[in-house]
Amino acid sequence: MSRKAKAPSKIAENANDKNVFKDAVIRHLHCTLGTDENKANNHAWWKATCSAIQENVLEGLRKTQKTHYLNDTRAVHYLSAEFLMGRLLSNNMHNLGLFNTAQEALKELGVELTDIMEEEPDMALGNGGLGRLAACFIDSLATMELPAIGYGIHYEHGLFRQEIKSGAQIERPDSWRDYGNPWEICRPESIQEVSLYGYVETKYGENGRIQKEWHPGLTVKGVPWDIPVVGYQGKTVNVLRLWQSEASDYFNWDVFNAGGYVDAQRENVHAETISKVLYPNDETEAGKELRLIQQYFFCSCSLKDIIRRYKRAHGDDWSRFVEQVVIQLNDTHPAIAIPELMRILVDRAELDWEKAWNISTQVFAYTNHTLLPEALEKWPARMIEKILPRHLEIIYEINHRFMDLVDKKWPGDNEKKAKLSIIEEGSEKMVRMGNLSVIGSFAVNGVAEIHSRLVKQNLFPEFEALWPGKITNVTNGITPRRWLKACNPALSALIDKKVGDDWPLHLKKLEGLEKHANNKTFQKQFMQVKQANKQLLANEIKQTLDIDVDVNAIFDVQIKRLHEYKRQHLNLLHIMALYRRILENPDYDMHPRVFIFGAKAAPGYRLAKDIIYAINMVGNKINNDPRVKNKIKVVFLPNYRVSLAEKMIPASDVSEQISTAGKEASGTGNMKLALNGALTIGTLDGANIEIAEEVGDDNIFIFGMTVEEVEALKAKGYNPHDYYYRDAEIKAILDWLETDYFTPGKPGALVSIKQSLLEQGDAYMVLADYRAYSDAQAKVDEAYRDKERWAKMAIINTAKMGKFTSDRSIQDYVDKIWKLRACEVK
Ligand code: Z2T
Repeated sequence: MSRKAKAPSKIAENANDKNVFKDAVIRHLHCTLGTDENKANNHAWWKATCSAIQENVLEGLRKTQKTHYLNDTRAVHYLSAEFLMGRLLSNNMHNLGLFNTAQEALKELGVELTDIMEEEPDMALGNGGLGRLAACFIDSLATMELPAIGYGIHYEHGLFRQEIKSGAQIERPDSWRDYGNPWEICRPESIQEVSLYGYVETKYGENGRIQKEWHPGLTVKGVPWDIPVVGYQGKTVNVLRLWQSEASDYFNWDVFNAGGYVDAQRENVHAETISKVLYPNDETEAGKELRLIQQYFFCSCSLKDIIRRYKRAHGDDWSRFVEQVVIQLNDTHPAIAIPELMRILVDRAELDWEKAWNISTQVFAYTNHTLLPEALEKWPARMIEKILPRHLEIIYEINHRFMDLVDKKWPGDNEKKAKLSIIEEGSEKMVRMGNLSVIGSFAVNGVAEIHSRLVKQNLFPEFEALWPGKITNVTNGITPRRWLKACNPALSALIDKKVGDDWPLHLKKLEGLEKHANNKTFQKQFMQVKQANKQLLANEIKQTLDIDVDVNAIFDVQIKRLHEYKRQHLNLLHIMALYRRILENPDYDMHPRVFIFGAKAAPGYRLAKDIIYAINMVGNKINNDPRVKNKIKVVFLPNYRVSLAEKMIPASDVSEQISTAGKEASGTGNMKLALNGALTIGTLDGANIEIAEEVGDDNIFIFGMTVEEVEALKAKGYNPHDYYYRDAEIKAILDWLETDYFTPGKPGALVSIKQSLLEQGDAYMVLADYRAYSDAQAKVDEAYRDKERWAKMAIINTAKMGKFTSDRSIQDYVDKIWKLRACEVK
C-alpha cells in the first residue's frame, strides 16, 4: 500500500461500483503484488481483494482519527493480552456494505469470492472466549461510533495449530503472517521504549522529597502495528494497536556498567522473544517470567501511547486526564498497568502519591472472567522484584495504604486484612493480581448475572462489604455481524424478508420472527436453510476426515476449549452409553445423531489431551461398527478456530453447554449457536440461565444440579463411587474404558478418565449429573422427531437472542462504567 500519487478509488453507491472495484483489484494485482490476472493464484486474488477493500477502510480510518482529534473525545482503551480476530476480509466487506459488489466484480473476473476467502489465515491471537469477546467488543465499539482503541500484543505465533495423529493432539506453530498480512499497518513513528530489570536508587531532592530512580538493566522497543476495525455501515473505523518487541537501538549502558549484571543478563529474556508466542493456557496460570514480561511490555507501551496522545492535546496539565481516559482491563493480565501508571505519575510527572492514586483509581476498570482458583493470577514477589523492582515497591506502598484503610473499617481484624491484602504471605510471598485490580479500579464486573453474583459472594466478599456497589454485572454478548450475517448468509436473507434488514444493528428486531414460528411455510424455509448449512458442513467433514454423515441426523455440537469443567467427557460417556444400548439391543430406538466436537487442549494439560484421544478412539470404533447402522457418528474436527466455528455454528441442531454449575463464567458459544437456531442442552450455569430466561423453559433442555445443589453436595461430601455402584450403566461405561476395546492392543490407554472420575474424586461432578444429562438427551431425541415442534423451537431461539448482541454489552459498559459519548464520523 505505498502508492501515494493515485487517490484511492472511492466506491460510491452508483452503478459503477462493480467496475470501480474490478479496476481496484486489477490495479493491486499489478501494482501491489507484481502479478497479473492470468498468472494470479487464489492467494494473490485474495490479497488484491483485501487491498481493494483496505482502500475504503483507510479512508474511514483517516476521517475517524481526524474527527476524534478535532472533538477531543473521551475514549475507552481496551487492554487485552488476547484478541481472537479470525479472518477480516468477509467481515470488512459486510461492514462496508461491499460484499455483493465484490462478489459480482470477482465473478466477472472469473474468480469465486468464497474460494479466495478460504486463503486468509485466521488471526488467532487468543485462546478462546476471553479473546473472542475482545474482538466482538471492538466490532461493537466501532459500530456504535464510540471512540475506542484496543491494545494488545503482536504475537508472531498465535494459538498453535492442532493436528490429530492416531487420535492424539499434536501442536504445530501457527504462522499467521508468513506471507504478509494485508490489513496491518506498521507505525514506526509511534515506537515506545520499555525498561526491564535493574535496580532502584533512592535520592533526596532539594525540598527533602524522596525521589526514586529506576536504573533498568534492559531496554526494549515496542513497535506498534495497527489493524483497522470497521464498524457496521463503515462510518467509524477504530484501531486495534498491537505491540511487537524488538531490540532497542540504545546501548544498555547500566547493564554494562553494573558489572555483575552482565552475567546475570544471560538468564534474562531477549527483546525479540517477548512478543514471539501466545501462551496457550486458557484457564491455568503458568507463572512464567516471560509471561509477566509480556504483560508489562504491552501495558507499558499502551500507557505511554495513551499519555503521548493526551499530552498532545493537554500538555502537562493532568487535571483533565480522568475526563478523557478510561482503561478497561480484560481480566488481570494487564493489571500491572496500575502500578505502571502510578510509576509514571509519581516518578516521572512528579505528582504526589495522593494525586496520582486519585487519578489512577478513576481511570481503571476491571473485568473478571473466571472463578477457577488455578486461573487467578499470582506472581512471586521475588519475580516482580527482579523484573520490575520499582513496581514491587509501588505495589507494597499501595498495599500499605490500603491496609490502613481496612484497619479503619475493621480495626484489628487480621483475618480481614489477610484476605484483602495484595500480598499473600507464605513460604513464598505472592502478589495477587485480582486484589490489585479491585483496589486499583473504580469498577469491577463479572460477565453474566450468576457469575457476578458469585464474584461478590465467593471470590471477593470482603471487597463487596468494604465497597458495596463497586462490583457489577455486564453480561457478555457476540457481534451479530460476524455470527449471523457473515457466517450464515442463507438464514440472514430469510430473516431480512421477515423483519427487514436492520437487525444487525438492532438485534431485538429478531423478535419479529416469533409470530412466524408456527407458520408451516416459514418452518420449512427455516429448516431448509439449516439443512443446506448441514450439507456444507458434511462436505467439510468428508473432505477433512473422510467420514460420511447424514444431514437428516441431528447435528449435536460441542465446540470450546477442552477443560474438565466444560465436561466434554460427560458428552463422551453418554455417547458410549448410546453405543452400548445399541449393542445390547440392535433395535434401540433413536433418531440418528452426529456428535461433533471441536476443542484444543492446553499442551501441558494431560487429562484434557487424554479426553481428546478418547473421543477420537471411541469415535473411530463407533463409526466403523456396522451394528450401529449409522445411528451414531462421532466427528472430532481438528484445529477448532474462529473460521471453523463460522462453518459449524450455522449447521448445528443441538448446542452442548454442560459445564458444572458455577464454573463457566458466561460462555459465548452458547449465544452464537442459539442465534443460529440450535437448541441448547445445558446446565443452569453462566449465560445459559439468561438464555433460558429469554427463550423460555419449553425451548431449551436444562438439566443437572444448580449452583446451590453443587455446593450442598460438596459440603455434605461428594463420593463418585456412590454413583458408580448405584448406576449400572455408569459402572459398565467406566469399566469399558479400562479394557482395550477402543484401543486394541493398548489396554489402559483410556484409564486416566476413569481414575479422574473415581479415585481422584470427580472434581466437576460428572457422575452426579450423568443420569440427568442422559434423560435430557432422551428429551432432545423425542423433540427432534416432531419436525414441526423442533422447527418452532429453533425459530424461537433465533428470535429471542436479541439481548446477546455485543452492542448491548457495550451499551451496558458505557452506561454503568465508561460514561462515553458516541462521536459521529461524517
Ligand atoms: C477465557 O477464555 C475465559 C476466562 C478466563 O479466565 C480465561 C480465558 Cl482464556 C481467566 C472465558 C470464560 O471461561 C467464559 O465463560 C467467558 O464467556 C469468556 O471468558 C468471556 O468472558
